[in-house]
Amino acid sequence: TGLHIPGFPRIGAKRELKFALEHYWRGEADAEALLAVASQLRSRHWQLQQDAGLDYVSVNDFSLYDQVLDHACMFGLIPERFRDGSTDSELDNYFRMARGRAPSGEPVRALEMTKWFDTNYHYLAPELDNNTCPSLAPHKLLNEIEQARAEGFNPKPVLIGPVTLLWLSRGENRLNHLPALLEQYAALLAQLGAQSLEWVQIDEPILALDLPSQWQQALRTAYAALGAQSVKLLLTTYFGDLRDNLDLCLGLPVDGFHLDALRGGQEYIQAAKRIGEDQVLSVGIIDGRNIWKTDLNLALEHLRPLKRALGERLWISTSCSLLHVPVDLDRESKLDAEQRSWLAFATQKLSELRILALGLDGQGQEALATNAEAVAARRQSKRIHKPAVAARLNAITEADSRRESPYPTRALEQRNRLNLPLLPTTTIGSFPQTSEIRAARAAYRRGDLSKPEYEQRMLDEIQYCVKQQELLELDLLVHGEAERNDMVEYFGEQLEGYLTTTNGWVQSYGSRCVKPPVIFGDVQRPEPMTVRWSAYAQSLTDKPMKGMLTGPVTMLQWAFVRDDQPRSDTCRQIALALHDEVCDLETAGIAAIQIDEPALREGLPLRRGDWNAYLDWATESFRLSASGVADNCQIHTHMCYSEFNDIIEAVASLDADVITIETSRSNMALLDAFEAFAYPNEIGPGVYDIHSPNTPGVEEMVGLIEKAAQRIPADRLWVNPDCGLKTRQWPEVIPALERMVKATRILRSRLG
Ligand code: THG
Ligand code: ZN
Repeated sequence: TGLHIPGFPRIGAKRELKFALEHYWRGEADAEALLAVASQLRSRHWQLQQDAGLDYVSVNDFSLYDQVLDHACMFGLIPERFRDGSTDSELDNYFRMARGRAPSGEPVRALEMTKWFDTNYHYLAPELDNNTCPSLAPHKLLNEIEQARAEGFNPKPVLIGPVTLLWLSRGENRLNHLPALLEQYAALLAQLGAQSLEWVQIDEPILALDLPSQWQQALRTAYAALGAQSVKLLLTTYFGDLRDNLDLCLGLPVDGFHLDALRGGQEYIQAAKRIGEDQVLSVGIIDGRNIWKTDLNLALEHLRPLKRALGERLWISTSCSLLHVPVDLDRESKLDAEQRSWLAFATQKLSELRILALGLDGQGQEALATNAEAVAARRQSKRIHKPAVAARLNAITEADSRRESPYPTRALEQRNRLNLPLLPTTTIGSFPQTSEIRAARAAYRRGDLSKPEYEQRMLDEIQYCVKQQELLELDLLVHGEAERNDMVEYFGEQLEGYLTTTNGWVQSYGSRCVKPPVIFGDVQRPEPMTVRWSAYAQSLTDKPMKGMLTGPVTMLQWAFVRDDQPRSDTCRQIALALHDEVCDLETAGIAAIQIDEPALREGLPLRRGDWNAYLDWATESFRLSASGVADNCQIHTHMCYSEFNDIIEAVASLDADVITIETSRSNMALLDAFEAFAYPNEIGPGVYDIHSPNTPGVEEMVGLIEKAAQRIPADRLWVNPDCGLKTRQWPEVIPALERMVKATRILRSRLG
C-alpha cells in the first residue's frame, strides 16, 4: 500500500518561515539565512513523513511565499513589469511579484491575491497576456529533489497541473496559452523521468468545479500530451466530488488518481471499480481540511474491500494538502486531556496514515483500540451537547429572522434617533493595533501584566481612539477594537462550544497566519462579550457609538467546524448567541450595531447548483443575529473584497440597514451591482483603499463620492474607508480621515 500526502504545511511548528521571511524583508537577515531556514523546514517535514512510514515524501509543496507563484516562475508566466530593467536578485524579484516591493528595487503593483478554492488560503494569480511566452526554469524544484535525495528521502514531486494553473490565472483567452505551456510541462516531466523519479503528483483540483466544455477538453488535450512521459503521473483532485467530471478524470491516460474521500462522497469506490489494471488509486480518507481525529476503524471498513480488490494499487492519503491545518498538536499545552483526545493536526495525521496501513495488514490493534476509545469518548462527551441550545434551535420561527418593520419604517425611526447629517461619516470598526497594544497583550498572556492592568490599558486606548474621532468630527464613532486579537478568535475565546489554541497557526498568505478556533460543541454565550467595551466608549461621547460584532457566517467560515452535525445548524447556534449580544448592546444604549460578514461570499459552495441552499441558511443566520432589536436600532454590516454581482439578492436579503463595502480599488464599479438591482437600503462604499499606504487627496475622494451618488440616492449614502484600519499607523490614519471628512463637507454643500 502506498502511503503519501498531497502536501505538508511549510510555515513551521513555531512559524519559523514567517519570522525568517519578515527578518529578511526588514533587512535584518540576508538571503542565505532565509534559505537556510527554508531548507531546515523541508528536511524536518520530510523526516516527519518518513518517520511515519510514508513511502514518498512530498517535494515542491514548500514555498517561500506561494506555490502558485512558484509555478508562474517555473513556467515563465512573469508579467512584463517584473521582467525589464530590474536589478533585483531573482529572490527579490519573486518577492516583488508577491508583495509589490522587496528589500531592494522600486515598488511595483503586485500580482493579485485571491482565495484558493473555498479555503482560507490566498494565492497569487499569474497574469497572462499576448506577451506571455512560457519557458522552463525548474531549478527550485530540481534543487529540492536533490536535497531530498541527498538526505535519504524518496521524493514525490508535487506540481499544479497545467489546466488548473491556467484556470487560476488572469487574462483573456487563457486557454490559448495551453499548447505552449504543455511543451514546457512535457519538457519538465522528461527531465524528471530522466532523473529516474518514479512518481509525480499533478494537481488538477478544478475537476471539482463546474467546468465549461472547452476546459474539460483542455484537460483531455493536456493529459494526452503529458501521460505518455516516462515518469508516472498521479492525477490529484480534492475539495469536492467530481460529478460530471468523474468520467473525464478516469478517462485521462495517467498512472493513478487521487480522490478526496471526504468531500468526494462515494466516488472513490466507483473509481476503484473502474481504474485500469496498471493504475493506482490514492484514497484521501483522512481529512486535510479539519482537525478532528479520524475514526480509523471506520476508515478501515471502507478501505478493506478496496484493498482486496486493488492490493498494492491502493494508496492511502489525506484528502488534500495539510497546508490547511496546524502543524503539531503536541505544541498545545493549554488544552485539557479530553479536548486533546479529539484532535489531530498535520503531524498527528501522518501517524493516522501509518496506523491505517498497519490495520490493512492486520496489525496495529492497540493503536486502533485506543483510537476507537477516543472517537467514542468524543461522541459521548457531556461537553458537546447542551439540551438548552438544541431546544432553542428547534423553537426558531420565521419571525425570529425578521425585523419588526420593513426598512423604510426603520430608516425613519433611526433618522430621528441618530440625527445624522446627509452623507454620514463612519469607519469600519478597527483602529491601529499599535505595537503598544500588542506588547500589552503579549505581556498579559505571559503573566507579566495583571488582568486589571491589561484591561485598563485597553480602556485607555479606547479613550484615545474616541477622542481622535471627535477631533476628526466623524459622525458615527467606533471604539476601535484595541481589546481584540482577531475578529474571529476573540469571540471564539468567549463562546462556549469553542476552543482556541495557543499555536494552531495556519498560513493565510505569505508570512501571515491565523489561528482558527475549533467549534467542538453546541455554541452558547455564557455572558456578554463586548458590552462593557462599547458602553464605556459610548460613555465618553455624545455622538452615537457603533457596536461591533463578527457575524455568524464568518464565525463559522474562519473556524474548524464540528463534523457531527450540519454546518447550517452550527451557524444558527452561533447566530443565536450573537442575537443575545446584539440585544444586550441595545439595552446598554447602543443605537447602531455592525455585524461583519466578510466571509459570506467565500463560503459559497464550489458548485453553483449548491449556492442557493447555502445562501438560504447563511442569510437566515445573519438575520437571526440581527433581528432582536427595535426598529430604531440601526444594523450595519461590512464585506470586503466581494464580487457582488452574482450574490446581490442574498446581500439584500440580509436586510441590514447599512452595508459598507470595498469599492475604491474598483473606482466604484462594484456599485453597479447595487444600482442594477436597485438595492433598497443604505450603502457606504469605501472611498479609500486602506490596504494601500498612500491615501487619495480630497478631490479624488470628492470624485468617488460623486460617482457613488450617481448610482445611489444621496440620502442612502454613507462615507467611510473601505475596510478596518487595524493594519495602519495613526500618523497615516488621521490625515486620511481628515481628508475624507473634508471631501464629505464639500459634497454636502453641493448636494444639500
Ligand atoms: N481573521 C481571520 N481570518 C481571516 C482574516 C482575519 N481570513 C481572511 C483574511 N482576514 C486573511 N487576512 C489576514 C490578514 C492579516 C493576518 C492574517 C490574515 C495577520 N496575521 C498575524 C500574523 O500572521 O502575523 C497574526 C498575528 C496575531 O494574531 O498575533 O496579520 O482577519 N480569522
Ligand atoms: Zn473589510
